[in-house]
Amino acid sequence: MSSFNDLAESVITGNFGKVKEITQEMIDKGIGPLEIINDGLIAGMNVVGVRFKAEDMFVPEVMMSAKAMAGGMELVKPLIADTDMPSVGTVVLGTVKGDLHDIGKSLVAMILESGGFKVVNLGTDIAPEGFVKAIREHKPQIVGMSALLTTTMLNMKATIELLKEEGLRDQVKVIVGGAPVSQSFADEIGADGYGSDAMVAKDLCFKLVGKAS
Ligand code: B1M
Repeated sequence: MSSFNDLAESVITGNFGKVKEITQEMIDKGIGPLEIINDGLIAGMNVVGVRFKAEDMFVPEVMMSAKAMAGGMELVKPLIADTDMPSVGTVVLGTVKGDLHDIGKSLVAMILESGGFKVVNLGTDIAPEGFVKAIREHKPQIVGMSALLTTTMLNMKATIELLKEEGLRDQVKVIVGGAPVSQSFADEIGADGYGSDAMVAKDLCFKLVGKAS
């Protein structure tokens, strides 16, 4: 019988097949889905977070770990009633208008989900109106915008301006990230935070919802 340690280790090594196999084995043995998530899947992802910060792991490996974890989550999620699923908060996430870069944002989405956030991933090329619509529909605590082009990062400002016009700015925290974005740019456009990478974004989101990561 595999242990939680084996499951965590398979997440850390990004072994999608093994994560699914162990998760299914645990479900079949009657182990509770929340235990599988917390003691196996999230435990593994937490180690990935620490190693990524220490530059012992790099983006492709982190993505493999996140994908492996998602494979396990897919199996356990249907076993959990919505109300039992611990949710730290909701984040609406998108790449801004005119920008088709998806990889970094998807990594941020996976890492936030692995930390317990519900993520509404809007995709790429999202106009300010798209963020407004999603805020009204999903009522998130946090809106995250990603941009990879020096031209499109200006649409982050346009989105924040529209949030103000629509009376939504005070209802959400806004975080921004992406290669050309910086803390000073975030300050300049009036965002609440800047994430230099996916792990920093996760810590920032925890801070913004007032919870410990
Ligand atoms: Co494009 N591209 N690209 N591209 N592309 C860059 C960004 C570029 C730097 C390459 C270069 O010239 N050296 C350059 C931008 C120059 C600039 O503006 N200064 C560029 C260009 C010019 C273009 C096109 C205009 C090329 C053309 O057509 N002439 C075009 C634009 C298309 C468009 O968007 N409208 C284009 C197209 C593409 C592809 C479609 C081919 C492809 C994207 C595929 C996809 O995403 N599905 C692509 C790629 C892959 C890149 C590079 C090579 C890699 C980007 C990437 O995925 N990095 C990139 C060069 C580079 O960055 N080295 C480049 C890996 C990813 C994990 O990192 O996205 O930075 P990153 O995300 C990080 C952090 O930034 C942070 O966390 C992530 C990981 O920890 N982060 C956040 C990101 N979002 C965050 C949000 C947060 C918090 C943190 O909170 C909400």
